[in-house]
Amino acid sequence: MRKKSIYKMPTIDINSDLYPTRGKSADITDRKSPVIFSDPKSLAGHEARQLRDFEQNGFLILKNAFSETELSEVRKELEKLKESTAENNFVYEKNSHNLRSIFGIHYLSPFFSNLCKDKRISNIVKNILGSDLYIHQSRVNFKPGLEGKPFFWHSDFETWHAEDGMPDTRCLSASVFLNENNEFNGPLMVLKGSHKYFLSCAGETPDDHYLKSLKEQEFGTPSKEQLMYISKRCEIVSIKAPAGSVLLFDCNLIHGSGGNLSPYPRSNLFFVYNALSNKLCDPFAARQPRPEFIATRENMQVLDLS
Ligand code: 6CS
Ligand code: FE
Repeated sequence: MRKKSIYKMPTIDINSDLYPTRGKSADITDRKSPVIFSDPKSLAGHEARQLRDFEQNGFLILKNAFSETELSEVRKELEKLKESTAENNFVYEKNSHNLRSIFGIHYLSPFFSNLCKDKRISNIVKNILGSDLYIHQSRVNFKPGLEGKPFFWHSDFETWHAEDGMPDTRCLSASVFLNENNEFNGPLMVLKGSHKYFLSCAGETPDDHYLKSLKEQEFGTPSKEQLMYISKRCEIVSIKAPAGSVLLFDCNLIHGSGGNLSPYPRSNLFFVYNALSNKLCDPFAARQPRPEFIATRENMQVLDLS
């Protein structure tokens, strides 16, 4: 039985900018669209609870979703990917030759194009976002030991709206933890519930901003005043979980991470699921769209999650 959607997405007039940002001021407004697109009452108890948690908090942790055996397969595949000739997809840490991220893993490797459809992830993603989904962006963040740099507070959606032309918030990230995320290795930190506010960021987007922002983001980060206001309403949660866990988080959840001061890597995979109805149009606050390896435009493939 097709799950009844309790929400009707407002018909998006692709010319209307629901979330103006990168102008002169840094404001806080309410999120305009729903967080979940299935009726929790149409789901079994456990799934309904997951949806309610995600709706309220903006994130959900699936502890130990993948086994150590499966993770060693992932690591082997990543070693192969490091030999890829898709140099543009490789991002190095600022001021060092340490590999920070490889983007586009869902199309560079059949292994990862299957992994993003794994039912342990896709069933919940479908419950949250509804059907007709594609991968907007995928990457592995290596965050090497003693080298992995911190990343300041931000909303991914603010960047994807401003620089990729993502109209609305029917989008979420799934992060697969390849190592235990603990207090020593720079775990992701989130502001619980912050996905319900939109923090516009002041400052015009520089051309080719992604060349810097994927290493350290300067434009598209909230002001101290905004963060003081939000953190009075949304507590900081450090996402500590064992290797093999999966973190699902709303595209607009404010998050950041500290540096990795442990001698061990803290590598995570990321798959960003976007609703086909929310596909990219022209950037809302940038002069030119970002390249395909960061933001899927040409090669949109609706995921077969049946
Ligand atoms: O610009 C982006 O798409 C990336 N930037 C950050 C800070 N997080 C999400 C995304 O990978
Ligand atoms: Fe981010």
